[in-house]
Amino acid sequence: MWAELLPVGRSSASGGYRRYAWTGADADCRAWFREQAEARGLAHETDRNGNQWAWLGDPAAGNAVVTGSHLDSVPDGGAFDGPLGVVSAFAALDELRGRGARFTRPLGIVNFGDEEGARFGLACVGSRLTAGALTVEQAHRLTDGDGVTLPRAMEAAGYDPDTLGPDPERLARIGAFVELHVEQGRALDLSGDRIGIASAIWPHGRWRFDFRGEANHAGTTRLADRHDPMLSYAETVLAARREAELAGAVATFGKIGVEPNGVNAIPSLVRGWLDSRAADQTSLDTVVTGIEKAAREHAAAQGVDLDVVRESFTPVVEFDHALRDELARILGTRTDLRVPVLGTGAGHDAGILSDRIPTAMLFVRNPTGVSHSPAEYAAEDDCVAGVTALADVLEGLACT
Ligand code: HGY
Ligand code: MN
Ligand code: MN
Repeated sequence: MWAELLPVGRSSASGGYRRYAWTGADADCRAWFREQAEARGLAHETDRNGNQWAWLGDPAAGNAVVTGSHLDSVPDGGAFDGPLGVVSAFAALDELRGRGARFTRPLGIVNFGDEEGARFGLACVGSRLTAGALTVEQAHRLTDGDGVTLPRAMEAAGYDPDTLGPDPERLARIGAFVELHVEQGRALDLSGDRIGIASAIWPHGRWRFDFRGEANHAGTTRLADRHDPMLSYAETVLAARREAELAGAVATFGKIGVEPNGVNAIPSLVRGWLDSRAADQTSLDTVVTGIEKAAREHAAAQGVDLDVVRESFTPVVEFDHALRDELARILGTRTDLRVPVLGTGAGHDAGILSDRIPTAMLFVRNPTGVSHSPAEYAAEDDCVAGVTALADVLEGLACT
């Protein structure tokens, strides 16, 4: 399974993945998911928001146990972020069938669409729409860097955007969602453990800073006469690092747009995207407020205009305590595993759904902690341990 998925959407230039929502690579991932489902005799469906489901048993019976993750990637992302959870879901089912497990609850395997928000800028579009955390109007306004809206992109991929919307009936049939994911940090590497259970997700968001200055000639414009938005942007990036350090948080400017983007032209516009996350809401607010204050002061001093727009936000997630503790109880019976409980700064579909249904996460050790990079890696024996742990959890939750 892993080998079949590995080449899909991989850039030969970077070795990273470019599996963006509603593109050809996304379609290839979706075809792979459907093949895996049908090869196992599972009922495959794509829901109104473009999420894919594979069912063992009839979901209408309710109280289903669902596992899975996402297949889309960030630009030049790694092979594990998302796909490890989907491949492990199918492999865990294979393992349970090998054990002769008898399911007493419906089992679902899910591929949530557009989790990374790489194309349209908003994370977890498929799960947010399903949970009613994103309105249809907001979704229809999402636009990519080429000006293509989400509805047009869906149509080009052969999907009807008019079906988008909340799906309370579907969520009402799910009793528990467990997402396995490669750890995006080094906690398990540092503790020497293969598997972890998630406790919480830090509040985090994305803000777009638009610095509008005055286009001019790079060679003939006196420094004193410039209104250079790049200068204000640079100062803001440095302020972001200062504010994050002060608050024990993180802040990243990883994406930038420059107009007209000419070597010998002072820009008219510099657009920078801030990703900031902190252990609690107060710290996050302090960081973002501090960054915006510094940006506005510098922009004003340079005669540069600034607009700041919050494009994506996820409040702190506390995973369901009963489900978290049930996973710990089930895995606690394993004498060969110690399974610590740990928080994360990475967002996930399990986080988006957590205020609608009980959700939990299993993390698989990432020996370098590197993620959102072609260098992302997890050792095969740790991945196999993840499959076994997921199988144990699914057996404990859904089988006699
Ligand atoms: O950005 C995140 O935290 C996740 O990888 N979507
Ligand atoms: Mn990710
Ligand atoms: Mn992910």
